[in-house]
Parts: sequence; C-alpha cells; structure tokens
Amino acid sequence: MERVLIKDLKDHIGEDVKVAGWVSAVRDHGKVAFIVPRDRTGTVQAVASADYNDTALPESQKLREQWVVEIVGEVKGRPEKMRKDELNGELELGIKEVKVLSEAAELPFDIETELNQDTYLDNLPLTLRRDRARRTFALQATILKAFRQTLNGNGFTEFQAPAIVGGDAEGGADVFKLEYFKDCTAYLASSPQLYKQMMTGVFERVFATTKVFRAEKSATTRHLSEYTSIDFEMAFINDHRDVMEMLTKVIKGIVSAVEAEHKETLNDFGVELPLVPNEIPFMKLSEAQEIIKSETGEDCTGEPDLEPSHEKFLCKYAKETLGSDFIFITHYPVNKRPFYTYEDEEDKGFTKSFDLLFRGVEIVSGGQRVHNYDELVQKIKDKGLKPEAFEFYLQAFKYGLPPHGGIGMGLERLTEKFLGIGNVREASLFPRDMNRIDTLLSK
Ligand code: AMO
Repeated sequence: MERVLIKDLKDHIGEDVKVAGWVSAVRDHGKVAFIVPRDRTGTVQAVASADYNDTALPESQKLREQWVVEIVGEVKGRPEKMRKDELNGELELGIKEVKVLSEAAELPFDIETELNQDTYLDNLPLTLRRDRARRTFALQATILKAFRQTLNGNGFTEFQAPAIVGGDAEGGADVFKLEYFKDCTAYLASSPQLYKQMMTGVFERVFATTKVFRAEKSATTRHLSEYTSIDFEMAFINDHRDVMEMLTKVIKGIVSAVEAEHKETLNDFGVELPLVPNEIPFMKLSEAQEIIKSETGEDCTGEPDLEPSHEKFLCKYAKETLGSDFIFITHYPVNKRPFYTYEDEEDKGFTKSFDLLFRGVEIVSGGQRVHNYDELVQKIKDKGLKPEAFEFYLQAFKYGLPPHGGIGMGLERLTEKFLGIGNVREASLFPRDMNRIDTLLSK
C-alpha cells in the first residue's frame, strides 16, 4: 500500500490508507486509544478501538511519543457535531494495523512545553521537532526562497563564495584563525564582500547565501559566531539609492511570500506582517540623530554610529510616524565604514552607505563601493591596511569594474525579527556563539 500524506487524507474518506510519521500524542482510555501521528504535512487523530479491530488496540496502547510508525486504517468522516476547525478536523483514522519503524527513548521533558534556552539548545535534535521551531525554520526557508526568486527575476546570478580566505575581507579584527597545512595561516571568511565585488566584473549582478564567521566577543541576543549572510551586488548603478531600491524589492518579495505561506505562523507567534511602504523611509545619520535629540532629549549628534537603543527608537518612530517597519539610515562617516565604501562627493567625510533597521535592530548594511583602482588603493592605505594584502582582489579593479554597490543581510536576525522571537539563537538551527558549539563549551 502506498503511503498517503496526512494533509491529503480528506481526499480518501471511506478508503483504507497507510500514513507514516512520529507519534506526537497518545491517550489511552482502556477500551479505546487515541494516537496522533505527525508527518511533514501535519497531524491527524487516529483511533484504535476493540469494537473496531481487536489487535490494533493493544498495538496502539504500546506506542509512546516520538516513536516512528506506519499506521494502516480507514479514513472516516466525523459526525457534524464532532468536527473541529483544524487540519483533518472533519475526519479521523480508524486504526487497523500499526507497524513500529523505530522506538524512541522516554522523552526527558514534554517537548511542547516552555523550555529554558539552555535546555532547548542542549537537546536540538529533539527540540527542533517542536512546533515553534519547525515553523521558525519553515519561515526561514521561505525567506531564502523569496530572496532567490526576486533576484533571479531581476537578472542576478547566484554564486558560491569561499569560506576559507587568506586575509580578512573587511580589514577588521573579528576573524577566526585557521591552521592551514604546514606553516600557513588562513581565516574563516567574515563576509563574501570582496568576492561579490569581483563577481560583478563577471556577471554584473550577483547574489550569494554564505555561511560567515565572526569572532566578536559579544554575547548578546543579536550576535552569532556563525551566521548566514545573504548578499547581493550590482554593477552600473548611479549611486547607493539604486541598491536601496533593489533591496526594497527584495524585502517586498520576502514579505509577500511570508504572507502567502505563513499567515498562520505569524498569528500563532502573535506578530503582524511587517509594513513595507512602496518607498521605505530613509534619512541621513545626522538627521536621525537630530530627531533622537528633539524627540528624546538625548544628544547623540556627531556620534559615528547608533547605539542599540537609538535603533529601537528610530524603528518605533518609523512605524508610528512614517507607517513602516523598516527604515534606512544613510551617510555614516568615512572613518566608521570599511575601506571599500564610497565617499559622497557632495557630503565630504560621509559615505554613500546605509543600514536598514527592522523592528529595533540593524539587519542589513550596504552601499555604493569605490570602483576606481587608484582611489581604492588610497582608501586601503588610509585605513592603515597594506594594499599588497589585497593584490588578488585589486586585480578586478585594475582590469576595469563599473560603479557598483550591494548589501549584506543577516538571515537569522531577519527571521528573528519577523517572528518576534527575542533572541537570534532561536533563529539559527544550530547556533554557535562564544559559549556554545552544539553543547556548552564549558562542559
Ligand atoms: P555587516 O558587518 O554590517 O556588513 O553585516 C551585515 C549584516 O549581517 C548581520 N550580522 C550578524 N548576524 C548575526 N551575528 C553576527 N555576529 C552578525 N554580524 C553581522 C547583520 C548585519 O546587518 N560586507 C558588509 C555588507 C555589505 O556592505 O554588503 C557586511 O558584512 O544583520
């Protein structure tokens, strides 16, 4: 007998079928037992009763949570007054045979109850089966799908960026060192930045979804030491605003896909679909600082960056006064942005770069890049770095690159903010942070 998926049972009322999955609940009432198998498409109530079939009842009574089973039974419509407003609420499965494919040890805790974060993380092979986790990562998969779809639809080509690099892409200090064969040191890439820029010389428009590594000593709810950077880079732009426009399309594509596929999840998590106006509001850092000063009395004017509390305030401001869950902050100072960032000719000292803030946190950095070889060499020197260390990358510029720009977005931060989870660790399948690689490092 062919396996039928649980979501398709409604098409088989009156027939005998086989379903397969994990037992998610067992209720034994003596003369009748209720089993709830779950497969990748959902759950159904299955009933074993002595009146109906006398071998199925004792077999069903043996089952425990998370056992993997095949159940053969008859799909029966429920009487009108017993129907429930949920998947398969109009039917149940009358169990005829049970085959155990795999037994499971007794569970250490009820997997659907509230768990503290360490218990959740220590037991991921089990706790990822929780409804909340399954929904989180199904939504994350949709974000990635929509990211790809929007960019593929706009002439971008996907490429694979390297994870092992010979230097640090951003010229910063937060990189993991790697012993690389005899006497060599390599690093884990902290961003696909330099490679995506080189690739604009090949395909003009490129994107990548890359695992990147950051050795930041930050044990916050926003920092992971391994995260998924979703990036695009595009050539022949006028300035950073073309990049912001493309990013707006990407965000809209993601929000529409989430709306189409995960409305119920948003409901269950108690969050609204994000508001994205046709043009996401934008302001210069200096303007944002003036607003913070006039609205809160806190004077951060002249600071090179925003504090987390300022990001939260600006998001609240954008939502309440500009009708958007997203806001672009542009024109960070040259000394605060990496060497490849383009300086605004009309606003010297400030860059054609931006961050995108979403529900209180920065989820994207991006901007226009320096594309002139000589200028780039000078910018590298200005940051106290050695152009020789960037010789490989500089070839792309030596042999002609158009004006270009792009973005890098943190997939886990985006997912976390979509669902209001409160901690980026729960938006990373197997999070790595200062204290944990699967298990606590202190153990
Ligand atoms: P940046 O370093 O700002 O920019 O990173 C871009 C985005 O990546 C996410 N992010 C992180 N997520 C989780 N844990 C971390 N430790 C972490 N660090 C960063 C954030 C952030 O907005 N090359 C540039 C991008 C570009 O200009 O195209 C870059 O990497 O969501």
